[in-house]
Amino acid sequence: MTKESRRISALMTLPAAEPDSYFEETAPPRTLSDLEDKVAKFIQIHRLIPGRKVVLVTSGGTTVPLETQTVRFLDNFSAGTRGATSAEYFLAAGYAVIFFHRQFSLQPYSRHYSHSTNCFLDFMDVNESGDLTVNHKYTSKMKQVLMQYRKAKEESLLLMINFTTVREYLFGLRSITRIMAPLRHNAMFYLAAAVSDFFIPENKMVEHKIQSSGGGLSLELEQVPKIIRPLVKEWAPEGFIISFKLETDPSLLSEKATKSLNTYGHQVVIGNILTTRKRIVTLFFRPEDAPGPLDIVMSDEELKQEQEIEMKIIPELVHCHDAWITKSQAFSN
Ligand code: 9Z3
Repeated sequence: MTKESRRISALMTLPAAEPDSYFEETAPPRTLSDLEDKVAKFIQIHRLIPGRKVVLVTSGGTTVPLETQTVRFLDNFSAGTRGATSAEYFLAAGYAVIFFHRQFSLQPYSRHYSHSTNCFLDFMDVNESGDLTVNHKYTSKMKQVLMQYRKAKEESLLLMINFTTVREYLFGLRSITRIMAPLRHNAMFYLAAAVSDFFIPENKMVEHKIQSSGGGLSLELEQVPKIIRPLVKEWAPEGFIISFKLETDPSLLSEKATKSLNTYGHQVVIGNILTTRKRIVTLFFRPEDAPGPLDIVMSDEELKQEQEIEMKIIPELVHCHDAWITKSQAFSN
């Protein structure tokens, strides 16, 4: 590889590509039609149930491959805790959930036992007869989680779809939202995934493994198209849409979240700071829907008892969604 070809992409200073041209210029993932079949079947079932609300929960981080035959990729911190936890609370509130998540990130219910600090093996024992048992300290919680998991499965309330790359995420999101659109106001979109802002377009990516023999490597990335715009305006214009804004500098959060609401015109932005995201979030609403932002805070005592902030976030959103459905029905009568 020559020195020149080690600069493997275009300029980061370029504006984001328009979503339409991204989808025209990028090959869809091979798995897309399978995803579309699964989602269409799921929606068909739930459309027939009067008043059934369906939420798409996106969760976990996307990867950005550096080579077509990918050896290396960029990634981010998200473990999918917010998404997996929220999905459980939506199911408890009676929603059917499409859980569109990063492969191998945390999942609803199994998350209680798949985390490295909460390994399922630590919950088990072998009794005197040599049988495998659950340590009695954990049976009550484990039984409760198991019952909820079984209910979701038996009643076909939870559809699991995964993605890895930012391309799989973008194509998948477009397909899922379009298929959900006929649910109209009963559809909610809860976009908690940590989606990369930057990527290398296919036509600028090298095919083979970047060699280390050429010395250091500089990467120049393009901006990922802002697909919340077509989501709100074209793909699911009647859906209730919640996006997340993540910052590390608290002084930027309010301005950035408000700007996002004003630019895209959706219903809610949830603002959170990386280091405090499990203790405090702020819900930002359009001026016509609420007089101002709403802080949701966990007390030290609640956190000590291992309670989760999603137990407060989801009921608040369900309330807003219900009010919005009622308002929309009043308009269409
Ligand atoms: C979030 O802000 C989520 O709350 C977290 C959850 C990713 C922080 P974890 O998975 O973390 O529980 O560890 N998600 C959205 C982050 C994001 O990428 N937002 C973008 C932005 O802030 C665009 S919508 O600009």
